[in-house]
Amino acid sequence: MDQLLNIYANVERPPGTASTRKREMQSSENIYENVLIHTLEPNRTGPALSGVNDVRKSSCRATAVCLGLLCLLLLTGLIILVFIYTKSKSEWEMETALLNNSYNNLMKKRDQLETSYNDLISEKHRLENSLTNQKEQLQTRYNQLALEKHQLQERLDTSYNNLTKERDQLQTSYNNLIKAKDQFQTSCINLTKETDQLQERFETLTKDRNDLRRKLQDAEASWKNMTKEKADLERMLNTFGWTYFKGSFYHISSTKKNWQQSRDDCLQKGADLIIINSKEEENFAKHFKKCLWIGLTDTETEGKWKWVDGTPLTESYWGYREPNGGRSENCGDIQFFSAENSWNDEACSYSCFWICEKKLPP
Ligand SMILES: [Ca+2]
Ligand SMILES: [Ca+2]
Ligand SMILES: [Ca+2]
Repeated sequence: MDQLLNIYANVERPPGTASTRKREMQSSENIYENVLIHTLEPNRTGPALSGVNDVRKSSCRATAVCLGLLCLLLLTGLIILVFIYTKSKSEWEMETALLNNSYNNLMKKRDQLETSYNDLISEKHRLENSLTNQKEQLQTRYNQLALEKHQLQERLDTSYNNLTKERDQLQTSYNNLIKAKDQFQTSCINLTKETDQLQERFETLTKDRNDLRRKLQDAEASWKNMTKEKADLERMLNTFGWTYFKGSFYHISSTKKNWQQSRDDCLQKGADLIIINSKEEENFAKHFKKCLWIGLTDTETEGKWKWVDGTPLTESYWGYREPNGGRSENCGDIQFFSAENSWNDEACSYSCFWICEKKLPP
């Protein structure tokens, strides 16, 4: 029995068959225990009992049969166990091979992981260096930005102060503009009043202008009548020996007398000897081509020639080397009527034609 147990102990059962094996061993032990009991009981009861022996023989045969069956069963179980063992062994070897492969794969993966780990360490150092550099750059940039911020803050403060001043100035200007606007409105109101007044004055002036236009038209009509009358008068004066030129009437004598007699004749006619005021009048006087007394004398003071109305001589037309008579020639006449300048000083007692001038009032 111990050998049989040893045999069972040496057989490797697959996992999960231990309980079955234990139950089988217990059954075997019970069988063997019954056999021993039946074997030992005749010794205990005695040979006298033949019926009992037959029963015992039958029991033994039954026991033997049972044992044979049991052996057969054990053999069958053994075969099954060997089969199971063989199968389990092959499975175990396959599993072992799979485990080896897994192990090798794991080792390769571990090597790969180590390589990756080393790469990661290197990458970590590189990133740390990069981060350090970036940190330094960022710190530098931060310092620059802080400095720029400070400068900008100062500029902002300055700008703010300037803007505040400009705002105050603008506010002052705005207030001044408001005052100016009020003044302007007041001026506008005053101007409106003045405009109304001016409008009234304009209307008044327009009325006056229309009146003046009517008066002007009347005056123009009168002027035309007077011009006509003047022309008639000039014709009539010409009939009596008077000539009109540039605002004066002139009379040429037909006889010769001394200077004073000549002047007296002019005074009797309501005129006087001619006073030559311009080159035009000089040319008019000499175009008669006669020796003519003119209203010029220095009788009062030698050398100080005056016209008969008392005005001093300012614009003169003396002939070549005239006046030259000194105290013997104190009266002026037109002598060189063919020359550019025709005047001469002559003795006042000399007989000469004369020319009277009657100036019309302006
Ligand atoms: Ca004159
Ligand atoms: Ca003189
Ligand atoms: Ca002279």
